[in-house]
Amino acid sequence: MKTLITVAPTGAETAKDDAPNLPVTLDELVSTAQSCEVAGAAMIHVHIRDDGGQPTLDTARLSDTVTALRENTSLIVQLSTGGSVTDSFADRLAVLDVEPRPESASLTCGTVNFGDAVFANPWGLIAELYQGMQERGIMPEFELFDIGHVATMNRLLDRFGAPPGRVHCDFVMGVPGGMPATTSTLAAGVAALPSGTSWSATGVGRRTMPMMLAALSADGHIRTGMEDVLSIEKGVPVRDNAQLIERAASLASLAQRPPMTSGDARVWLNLDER
Ligand code: KMH
Ligand code: ZN
Repeated sequence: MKTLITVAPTGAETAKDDAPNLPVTLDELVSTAQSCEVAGAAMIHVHIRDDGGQPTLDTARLSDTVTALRENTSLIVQLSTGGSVTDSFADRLAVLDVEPRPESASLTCGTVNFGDAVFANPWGLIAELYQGMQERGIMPEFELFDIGHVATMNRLLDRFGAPPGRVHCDFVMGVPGGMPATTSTLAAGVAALPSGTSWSATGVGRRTMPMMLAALSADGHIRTGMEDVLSIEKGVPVRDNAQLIERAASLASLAQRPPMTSGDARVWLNLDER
């Protein structure tokens, strides 16, 4: 099986001043997406910023973003419905009405402490987001920040049935307050997934490499990018997102599971051909 590599290029937490190569404008995001596609990414997990570089879920900007990414890349576009810890539930739900529709959207499966903040995801919001994605034909990527989130993902599937596309989740590990980024925790999470579920993993910060290697060793897939890690090695800032994707692609190839193209990934994820 080939490897799905997802790039998470921006996130909502890092300031441009602290990482000058963070893509925050639309032009920067498109050019990042293009270079990451060349390097081996098939999907892009998108957070956007406003003119001041602050995270936003402005739907007009999100529409322009989806349009530009579709026009300039073949990547599968996944909009974040997690946003930043300060976004309202209404704004997060409104992401589902962005046109053109993204092929995928993230869906965090539970509340979690997030550093000094709380990333709030009560059951009612999760269920509404999930059903909204089902109605609109948007493939959710279940974001699992804690082991208990696996139970909520199972509850969604039991209660509301299958999602559009494949049942695919992402273990986001090592957020302060979430599950630790260890191989034993990943193994426990994978063992709790419904059979047939595919998964990727991302270790935050210094846990990036261990989790990438653990994922490759266990038939999992990879998410990486400047949302999750800002150093390429201890004390050395990443050059850009493409450098992180190049590293992931080369490890995947070494593991004899080379990167999927976006075309491969659409077939594998049961997404309609674009
Ligand atoms: N920025 C985090 C609070 C997602 O994109 O769905 C939430 C997050 C998850 O990044
Ligand atoms: Zn995100």
